[in-house]
Amino acid sequence: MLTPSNPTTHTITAALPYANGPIHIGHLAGVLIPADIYARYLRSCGQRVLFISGSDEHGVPVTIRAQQEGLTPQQVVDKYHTLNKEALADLGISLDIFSRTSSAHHHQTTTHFFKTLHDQGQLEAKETEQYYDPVHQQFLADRYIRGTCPHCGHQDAYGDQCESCGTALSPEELLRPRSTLSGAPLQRKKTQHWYLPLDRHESWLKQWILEEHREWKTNVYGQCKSWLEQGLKPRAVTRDLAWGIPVPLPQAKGKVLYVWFDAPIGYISATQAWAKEHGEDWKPFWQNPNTQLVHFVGKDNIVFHCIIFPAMLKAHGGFVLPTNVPANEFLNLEGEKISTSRNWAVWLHEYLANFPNQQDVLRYVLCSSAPESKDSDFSWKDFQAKNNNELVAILGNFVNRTVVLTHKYFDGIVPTCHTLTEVEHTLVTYIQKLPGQVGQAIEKFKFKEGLQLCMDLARAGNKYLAETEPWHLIKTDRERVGTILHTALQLTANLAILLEPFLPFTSHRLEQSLGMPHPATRQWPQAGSMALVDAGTVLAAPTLLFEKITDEQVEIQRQKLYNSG
Ligand code: B3M
Ligand code: ZN
Repeated sequence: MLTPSNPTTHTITAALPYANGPIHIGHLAGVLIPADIYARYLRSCGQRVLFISGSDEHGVPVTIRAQQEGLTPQQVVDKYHTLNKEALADLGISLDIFSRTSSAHHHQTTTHFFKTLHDQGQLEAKETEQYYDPVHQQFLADRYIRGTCPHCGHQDAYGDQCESCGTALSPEELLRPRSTLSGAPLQRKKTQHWYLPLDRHESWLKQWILEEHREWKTNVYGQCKSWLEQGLKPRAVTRDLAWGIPVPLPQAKGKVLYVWFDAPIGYISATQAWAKEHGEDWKPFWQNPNTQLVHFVGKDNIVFHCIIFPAMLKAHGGFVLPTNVPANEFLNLEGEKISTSRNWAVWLHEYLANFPNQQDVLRYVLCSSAPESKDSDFSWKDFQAKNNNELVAILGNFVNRTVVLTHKYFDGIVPTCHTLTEVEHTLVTYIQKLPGQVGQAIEKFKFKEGLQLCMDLARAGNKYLAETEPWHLIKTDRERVGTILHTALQLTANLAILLEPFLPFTSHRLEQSLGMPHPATRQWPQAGSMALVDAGTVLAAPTLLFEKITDEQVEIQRQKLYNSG
C-alpha cells in the first residue's frame, strides 16, 4: 500500500471531453469518476497528486456543432466549457485544473512542441491525394466523410473511426465514402501534410508495451498488441481546416494541427497553467523519471494514449511516458450506444438539476456498473434499484440506525467501550485488513471491487446490529449496548474514510455527524482502527444519508429520454 512515508508524484489525466456538447454519463463512468476515485485515494494516502483535465476545443466535432447551432466554433466551446467545468465541480470531481485547448497558452505550448519535432527531423512532409468536396471547395476532414466500415459493415462510420465497432479508421479505408456536407461524390486532390513517422517508433514501442507493460489491463494490452503487430504507419498531424492551431510553418498557410496532436499536449499545457497559478514548477509532473503518469481514457482513445502520444513525447525528448492507461470500455444507455449527436444520453448538468444533492447516487451507480472490462449498461430502473436497495437499504440504514440509537439511548454522546466479545473481535480483524484490500483494488484500477468491499462493511454493520439487537438489550444491559454502539460508530467512521474516494459528499456528511475532522483526506493510513471516534464525542443530529427514488421520478427521466432520443 502507498503510505505518506514514501510519497511519489502522480500526474493523473482524464481525457479531455470535446467541448461540442455537455458531459454525459459515458464520460463519467468511463473516465472522470474512475480518475477522481484514483486521485482522491492517492491524496488520502499522502501522495503528491496533480489531477488534470480540460475541454478539447478543436477538431471537427466542434465545427459541426457550430454549424448546427448557428454559432462560431469559439462560441460553441465557450458555452460548453463553462457548462462542463461547473457541472464537474458540482459532481465533486476533484480536478486541480480544468483547462481548455483554445487558450493562448495552449496554442503556444503546442506550437513550440510541433516546431521542436519539426526542427529535430522527427516529422516527414508528404504530398498526398485527399478527399475534396467540389461543391464546398474544401478538403474534407475525416469526420465530414462517412461510409461503410470495412470491419463491421456499419454504414455510417466516420472517416477516422467506426462508432459501432470502435475501430480507428482512415478515410481511404471506408467503402463508398461520401461527403456529409454536400452529399456530392468526392474528388481526390493533392495537398501537403506533415506526418509523425510511427514506423520509426515501432520497435521501442513494442519492447516498452508488449514486454515491459504486461500488467496493463487486458483490453488495453490487447488493443496495443494488435496495432503493433499490424505494423505502424506514418500518421498525418496536420489538416486542411480553418479551426485549430495554425501549423507554424510558412509553407503551411491555411492548415492547422490535427486535434489529436494538440489535445494530449493539453495535459502538459494544463499542468503549466496550474503551476503558474500556484507558483510551482510544472516539470516534476512530466520530466521526473519517478513520476507516475496515468491516463484515464475510454477504449476509443487507447491508441492515442498508448502509442501516438508516447511516440510524440519520445520524439520530443525529456518527458516521462505513461505508467498506465487504465482504459474502460463503453457504457450504454438503456441498451443503446450513447450518442451526443443523436441526443441519446443522460447529461450531467441536467442530472444535477433534477436530483439536487444526490451527486453520490450518480457516482455510486456509475462506479458500480462501470464498464471496467466489458461494455456495461445504465438504465433508470437499475439506477433506482441501486439507490433504493443498496444506498438506502444497506449503507443509509446502517448509519442511520447507529446514529439514531446513539441519540436515543445516550443522548447523542459516543458511549464508552467496555468488554469486547467474540463478535467484536471478528469485526476488529476484518476492519484491520479492509483498507489494504480496498486500496489494492483501487491501485489495480478495480474501482467496482473497491466500492463493493466498502459496501460489504456496511453489510457487516447491519448484520452486527441485527445479531446483537441493542434495542432489546437496552432493557437489561446498558453497558453492553454502549459497547455495541461504540463499535458500530467506529465502523461508520471507517466508512467515512474508505468511502471518501467514491462518495465524497456522503463521506463528508458522515464526518460531520461523527464530529470527525474534515476533509478525511490523508487519512487512509488511519482507517482500519477501532479508535477513530472517542467516547464522549457529541454527535450531530441524525439526518438521512439517502432517500428513496420513486417510480414517478424514474418515469419522468425515461419519458424525457425516449421523447428526445
Ligand atoms: N476529446 C476524444 C473523446 O472525448 C478526445 C479526448 C482527448 S484526450 C487528449 O473521446
Ligand atoms: Zn465498424
